[in-house]
Amino acid sequence: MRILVLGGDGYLGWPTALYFSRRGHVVAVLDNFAKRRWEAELDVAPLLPIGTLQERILAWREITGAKIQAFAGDLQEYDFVEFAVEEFGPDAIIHYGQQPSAPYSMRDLRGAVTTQVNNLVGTLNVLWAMKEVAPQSHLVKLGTMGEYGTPNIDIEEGFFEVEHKGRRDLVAFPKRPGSFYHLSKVHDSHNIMFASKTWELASTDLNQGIVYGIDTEETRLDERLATSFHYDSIFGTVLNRFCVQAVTGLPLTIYGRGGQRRGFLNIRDVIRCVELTVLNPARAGEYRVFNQFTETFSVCELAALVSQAASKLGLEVATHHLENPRVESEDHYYKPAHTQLHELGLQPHLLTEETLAEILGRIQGASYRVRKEIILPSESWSRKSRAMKARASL
Ligand code: USQ
Repeated sequence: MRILVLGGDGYLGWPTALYFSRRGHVVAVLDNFAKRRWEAELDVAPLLPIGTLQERILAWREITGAKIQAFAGDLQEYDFVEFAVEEFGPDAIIHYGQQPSAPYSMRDLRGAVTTQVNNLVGTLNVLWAMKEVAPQSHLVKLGTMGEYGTPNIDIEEGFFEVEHKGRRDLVAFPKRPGSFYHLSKVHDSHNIMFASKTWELASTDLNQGIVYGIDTEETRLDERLATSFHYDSIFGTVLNRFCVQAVTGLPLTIYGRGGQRRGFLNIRDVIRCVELTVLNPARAGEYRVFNQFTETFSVCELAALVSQAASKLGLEVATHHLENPRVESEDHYYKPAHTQLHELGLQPHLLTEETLAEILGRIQGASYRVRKEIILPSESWSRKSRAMKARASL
């Protein structure tokens, strides 16, 4: 198949491109390197050294003989998007090309506007280009489990049946997102659902949980193929951060009481889920939603698992409950469905002690690169944060 990976320079996009390329698909990546600019702006960097996209593509060719085509440009520029889609002619467009961080979207007005304009306009341009030049291709869009928030009822996969005043209908599951980033994914979902129906496009929205892990089979082939694993308070996600904290002797940063429960999945399963989705495409005019995670944990449970795995490696780990910089429930009901990808054949890599030991070991090898000063969160999401900052500066 011909696979176009949007955001192909990123944490998930790059290993996805390698995976499909290794299996004989014709792969192109598209990226505008915005993530690298945001990293520079915030003075944060991935744990492992990451070459330019061209260097990585050349390394891949040298190691495997396989070619990956690159399109450098911005999804916000319609002419560029239409050109790339028409030129490449994808069977599937895997869309990771977005600002991925909730804290980035909440740090200031610019972060919120950048996130929503970048994410919404980009997806809208992709949908429009599909309508114009690739109506037969299948959009595989990375959404988030955070679209649903933490309602006090079971979460379904995208839709549920409602009876209202004696009539029944299948409706989109209610959304209660917790940040301007998560909201951008909700708005995208509505746009994709509408465009799929109106223009008879095929689309799958993958409502993904929190990803952890540092390697895939392909990135392990050579250090030049590493992916951009983050541990800072803006782009790093909770389990990856805890692993870096454990290795570097820093206390694990539990925000608030730590009863926040989320869906998680291994980076290897992200790619397998995307593959299953691509190989089992939606029909023309169909908008599907799969909940993409393999198991749930609370933040405190994760901290306990990491502490246990780290202690087996001789690392002493402390935990700290920080004042929660976010506005979120710290103790709540959480029961999301996630059967569709399993029905398609997903066999999950669950979070075992061996998995954690492997991640911790890999981080140990690069621990000299960890910058401890970028780990603690420095901004609060609450309205009181201005007052707090002003008081702190007195
Ligand atoms: N948390 C801590 N300590 C930390 C970091 C986070 O307790 O050091 C807590 C947060 O308060 C939150 C939970 O861990 O309750 C998850 O935070 P996170 O930073 O790991 O994940 P989140 O901001 O929700 O976003 C991440 C990805 C995003 C993806 C989402 C899936 O950045 O791209 O969409 O996970 S989900 O959370 O299911 O919406």
